[in-house]
This record gives sequence, C-alpha cells and structure tokens, in this order.
Amino acid sequence: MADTDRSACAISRVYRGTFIHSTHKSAVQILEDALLGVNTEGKIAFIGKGEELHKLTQTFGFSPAEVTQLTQNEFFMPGMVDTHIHASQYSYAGTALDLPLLQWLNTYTFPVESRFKDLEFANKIYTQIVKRTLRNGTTTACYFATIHTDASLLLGQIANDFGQRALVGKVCMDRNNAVKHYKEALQESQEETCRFIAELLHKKYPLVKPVVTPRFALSCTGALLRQLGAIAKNNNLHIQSHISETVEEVKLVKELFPESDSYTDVYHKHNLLTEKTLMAHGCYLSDEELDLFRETGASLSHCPGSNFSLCSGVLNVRNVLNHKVKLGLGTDVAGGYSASMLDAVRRTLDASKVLTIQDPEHDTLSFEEVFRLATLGGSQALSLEDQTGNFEVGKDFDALRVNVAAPGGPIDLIQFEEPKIMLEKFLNLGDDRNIVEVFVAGRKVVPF
Ligand code: XAN
Repeated sequence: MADTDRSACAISRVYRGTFIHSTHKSAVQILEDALLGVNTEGKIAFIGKGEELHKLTQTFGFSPAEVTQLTQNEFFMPGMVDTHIHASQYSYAGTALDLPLLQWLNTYTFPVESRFKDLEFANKIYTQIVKRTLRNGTTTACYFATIHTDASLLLGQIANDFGQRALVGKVCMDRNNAVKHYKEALQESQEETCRFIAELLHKKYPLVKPVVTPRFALSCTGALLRQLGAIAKNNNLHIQSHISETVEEVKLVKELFPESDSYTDVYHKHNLLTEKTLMAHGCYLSDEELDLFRETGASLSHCPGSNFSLCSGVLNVRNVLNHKVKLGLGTDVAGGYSASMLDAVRRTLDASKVLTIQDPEHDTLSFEEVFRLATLGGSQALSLEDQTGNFEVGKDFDALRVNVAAPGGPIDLIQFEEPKIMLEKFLNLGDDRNIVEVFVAGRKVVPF
C-alpha cells in the first residue's frame, strides 16, 4: 500500500524509478520501481509502487503522462547534510595543511577570516562555497562564517538565494592572543550576536536559520560562553562549536577552566549543551563525556578529512554510536580540504579502518552505515529530522538524482548493476558529474 498524505496541496512532480534512503530500522532501504510524488509546497506527498500508478493518479489528480521515468543507471537518494563547514575558509581550501590545529588557526585561519570585513570579498567566497556544496549534493549545510555580522548575514542571503537549507553562525570570540585584531569585546560579541539573530530572522528565509556560535572554549571567556548560552535558550536556537579536537587543545582548556570536570563540562556549565547543540570533532571525549552528550541530547559532527589533514586524531564513531549520541558528518572546510560530502563519506570509512588496523576487534563501519550518517544521521544531529534526511511522506523533498553512468563521469560500468552496487560505486567513486539534479524542498537548485 502506498504511503500518502492527501491533506496536502496539488502534485507538482512525480518520479518513477529506484529510490535509496535510510530509515531508523535499516541503513539502506531500496525501493525499486517506486513512485514518489512531490506537492506544490515541495513536500513528499506519496511513495508507492509502480503498479499503484492508476490508483495514485486518481487519488492525487495527476496524469500518467506527467510521470518522469528514471533510467536504469539512475536513482534518487536524500540530499547530504554537511553538519560542519567553515564557509569563510573556502578561500584557502586545498592549501595550508602543514600545521597542527592551534598553529594552523593562528597562521592561516585568523588572518583569512579577518578579511571578511570586506563585503565584496565575502560575497565572492560565500557565493563560491554555496554553489560548490550544492553542486556536490549538500542540500543542508551548517556553516561557520566569521566574527563579522554583515558578512554573516550575506551568507544567509546567498544560501537562501541559491535555495540551500542552511544554519548560519556568526562566529563569537573575545579571546585571541595570537592575532589580536581578530576578536571582539565581550559586549560587542553579545550585541552583534543579537543583531545577527534578529536581522536574519526578520528576513523570514524559509530554509535558513541562525545558529549561536562560540568558536571554541579557548577563544571565549566564561562570561561570553554564559551569555551565548542564555541567548540560545531565550531564542530557542541551535548552538555550534568545537570540542576535543586535539590533545594540546584539551590540555589548554583544562588549564583555562580549572573549575570544570572536563571539556564537555565547560560547555555544560555554561548552558551550551542542548538538544539543538552540535559540537565538531570530539576525538578525545571520554565515555563519561559521551554520556553527558546523550543526557543533554547534544550531537557530534565527525570531520575525518580535517582530523587527518591537521593530524588531530581519529574519532571512534562506533563508540559514539554505542553511547547513543547523535552523530552526523562534516567536511570542516578548510581543515578538511574537500567541500564534498562524498569525501567525508570516504574519510569516515578510512578512519574506521584505521581503528580496525590498530585493533582488529574494532567493529568497522559499513558503507551502508556511513550513507545513513551522511543523510538521516546529519538531519538528526541538527534536529531537522522532521524536515529532511530521508524519503518519508510529509518531509521536504531534498534529493539527489544520481546517474552512476553519467557520460564523461568517473565511473565505468561494464553491465547493469543492482541498486546497492550502484550506491556503493557512487559513494566510493562518484563525483558531481554523477549528480545530475539536486532538489531542496522540491525546488530544483542544480543545475543552477
Ligand atoms: N577550532 C577549530 N577547529 C577547526 O577545525 N577549524 C576551526 O576553524 C577551528 N576553530 C577552533
């Protein structure tokens, strides 16, 4: 029986073919010869079987001639969710990967981020990153911008204009001993955060939300962390930051916040761990800290590309999942050199295999599990599961039309392949040439 929502408005598009997505029960569910209808609000109105076409045309009032048939080498999958990406760092992506985190920040990151006072520069880089991520199948992105309010608002506008679902954070930092001009005063950071939130919300962009963004414990005073916790609470907003990325950082946080039991406790004490919190990295979290994540409902963003590039560490994702902590994947541009979530998928598999090399007892992640983390897992980590992440009736149609045998693409097929093999080949070998169309909330956003 088809799954349907008849209460909704008229049907705008119907597709017939293979749909691959994750559910709570199954990391990969394959629906072959399926019919999926999208309504005029961009939501999934029904999913049924091909043989139910006649009945569905009658229930939803469309004609069989309106149905778009996918080819044998094509499938639809949910759009990917990048849970951690620094839009401002895209300008130097692919370079400057020769230093550990704290030196990397001081040498490359802060000088580049300070350039975003210049709105022309910001407009150029932010347009590039939104287009690049959309083209690579990122339908939802959780962005760090910089400390500059107007440039951060511009990022929100650009995401909205290109149709990307986005969380946008104006970065907050009132401590920076290395690059002294790249920081804010306590009151300025608080007031500008409030202005950023008010102005972004006032725009009423349907898919773009503000996120409260203390950079990380080392660049914020306790007073700022506390104020940001209160702002997030009063406005019921998302929070994002970094945690336990490197050994050196963990040690310094301990020295800076001696009254806290752990790095996680620093954020917890300042009311920054909530169901809408997403913390990047977490390579060195203890089991007790993971318990605190689960208890508060806070999530982790796993960014293996960056963790390898900056020699930071290797997160044990299996242990995080065993603790029932929500987890998504992030590219972490520009610590991670690639803005493509397909790269994050591959590095996640590599990171898990590194752990298995070190300990053959380690339960290696499967490609199916990593597919779920890149889609449904990300939507859960960002508390957006009611809107996106898979093909459930009532959710927004955020989807990639993938052609595994796209002409001129990177995959050579010798024969027609089963859907699961097509998915595995796409995840391991594919690139944007295989992503022939991208939809966010039913709107075709790629090709542009
Ligand atoms: N901690 C960080 N980690 C990272 O990977 N990128 C950053 O920009 C950053 N800032 C604090």
